[in-house]
Amino acid sequence: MKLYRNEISSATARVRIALALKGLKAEALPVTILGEDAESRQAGYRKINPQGLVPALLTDSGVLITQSLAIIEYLDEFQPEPPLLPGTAEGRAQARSIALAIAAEIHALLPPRIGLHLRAVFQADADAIATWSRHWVGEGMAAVETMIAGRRQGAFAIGDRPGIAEIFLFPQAVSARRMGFDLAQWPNISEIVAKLQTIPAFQENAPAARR
Ligand SMILES: N[C@@H](CCC(=O)N[C@@H](CS)C(=O)NCC(=O)O)C(=O)O
Repeated sequence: MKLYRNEISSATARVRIALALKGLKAEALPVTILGEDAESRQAGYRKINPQGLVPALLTDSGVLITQSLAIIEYLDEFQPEPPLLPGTAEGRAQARSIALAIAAEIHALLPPRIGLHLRAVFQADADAIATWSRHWVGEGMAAVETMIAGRRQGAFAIGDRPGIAEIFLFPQAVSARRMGFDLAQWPNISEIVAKLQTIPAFQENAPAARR
């Protein structure tokens, strides 16, 4: 397996955590994502992934899988142990709803291409883009905290073992903290993240800070 990836990418971090939990290895194929001239925006990479995003996983049989949730569910089927989804249909739906609340409603509003577009079309400066990002992270994480609080029955967001919900939560929480958010305002998230930080698969695969 090969993984198109970037060190600062929160979506890549999700896949790296899943690979580590499974004890799987993927050859790293680095793709730059910052700035107008980033490799992710070049025709060469667009031929590989038309969305120009990382992560993208190339399977051993040469099939490219894009979108972190699809990649992680593929890995879960490729190697079922340890499972990343709960054992019940309700549990699986709840785990996916937390993952999507983060991927589709928070993270999707933050990546470099969003900032570039806000700058190009609305002349947004760095402060305006930071205000934009803080708004969506603050509102989105508060909603995720309420979702977890209302459903939580175990040590983690869903159950007693980290899986897809936690894989999506952890990188987003790390990046919220880097943006200056105090995780203590979201007590369930804060407690779960503190536990995840002690697990090597999470600790060693957090997204790197932007320099
Ligand atoms: N929904 C996608 C999001 C992928 C994504 O936005 N990746 C970012 C890095 S975290 C990226 O490649 N950004 C390039 C850009 O914004 O120009 C997933 O879950 O894989």
